[in-house]
Amino acid sequence: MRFTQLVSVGLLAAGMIFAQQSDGPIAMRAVTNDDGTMSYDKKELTVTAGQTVTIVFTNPDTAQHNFMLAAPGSMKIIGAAADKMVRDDTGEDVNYVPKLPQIIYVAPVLQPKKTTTFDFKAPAEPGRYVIICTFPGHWKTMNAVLNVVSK
Ligand SMILES: [Cu+2]
Repeated sequence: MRFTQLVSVGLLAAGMIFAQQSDGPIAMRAVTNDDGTMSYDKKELTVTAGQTVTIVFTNPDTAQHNFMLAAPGSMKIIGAAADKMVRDDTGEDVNYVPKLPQIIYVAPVLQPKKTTTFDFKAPAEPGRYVIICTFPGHWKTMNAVLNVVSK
């Protein structure tokens, strides 16, 4: 019995590791934290270079969110540009998506109380890419890493 349990746990752990890098859809959701900040429920997604990544995103909030994929190390550049759009009042019409060469992919706006499915091709170059939401005040806590590993 004990051995069987161990095997089950082992298989479960292997399954979880496999699931993180599978070609299947990845479930993500928006979270409002106790202190009022926003975040994604996952801090890191691991995918294979060049694979199609499908995200099934649930937004239980009353706020809109976005999901941008950007070059490694670009979080602060994008955040600063998003903050500027809020100050200039130029962001709303473009859903707070700045025009920057570091941005690789922008998902459709994640509307309140909706689940949105979207997909994109993982970059061909392995690295730790930035996932970020640039709606006003979100980016500092609503960010994650797309860890792209080689095939
Ligand atoms: Cu957000």
